[in-house]
Amino acid sequence: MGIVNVTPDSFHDGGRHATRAAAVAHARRLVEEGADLLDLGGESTRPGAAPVSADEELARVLPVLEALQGCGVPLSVDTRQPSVMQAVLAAGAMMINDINALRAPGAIAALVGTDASVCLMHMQGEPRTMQQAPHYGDVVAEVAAFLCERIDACVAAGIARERIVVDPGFGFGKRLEDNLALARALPRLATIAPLLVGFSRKSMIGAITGREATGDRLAGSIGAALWAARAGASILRVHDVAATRDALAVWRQFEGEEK
Ligand code: 9MG
Repeated sequence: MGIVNVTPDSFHDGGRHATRAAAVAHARRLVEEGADLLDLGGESTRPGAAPVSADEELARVLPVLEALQGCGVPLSVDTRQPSVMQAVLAAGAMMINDINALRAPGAIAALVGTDASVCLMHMQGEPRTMQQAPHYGDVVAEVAAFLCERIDACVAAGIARERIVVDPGFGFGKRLEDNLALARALPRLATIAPLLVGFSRKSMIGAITGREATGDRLAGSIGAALWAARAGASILRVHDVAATRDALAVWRQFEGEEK
């Protein structure tokens, strides 16, 4: 899953693809690099980010989504706002990636009656304050229980289980030790539902490698992506599609898989 941030303030590439033309060109480049899926986002969810209005988010994302129809891969939209979900689904989005796991009033209803997929992500708190004081007893058990509860709520409302993927939400209200415990538990989490993971260029990669600048975190991000794939992740959400694909191709050949 290639990341297309149509935002002025995302943590790694904020402002680089903030115009429609730049975002569309970036998205097409990621498809050429081998992305199987694109995730378009109109709200930065980095720690400390302030929420944006639904109108602003839609104004950023909708023209890009429309321009990318027919680009050759399915389009996901990263949003937690039900009105944005409704609009992008009507405009052809095939997946909603919700860091809030469809907890907003009306979010589940926006998916019911469509055949779109959904990613339910775990987050403690909300982006503006989530890294101020994250706290867990048993982070793996709590995240697993949350994801199961959200799946049950979606299925009870009429969203088919086969359309649901889950994500432990690396960096979303988590200390490094929490992220590490979850990374080690990926094989267990992958038994809950197909797993989407996002490590790409995040601060946990910086903390482990000592790389302060997000631009210096490619190698660490690829190491994490390989770990996740080996642990059973189905979807890797990445900024660097070509490099990640190359690393996966080498690993798979060594494992003896067909290319
Ligand atoms: C929007 N966004 C930023 N990081 C993410 C992650 O790790 N997972 C998902 N599902 N979305 C993310």
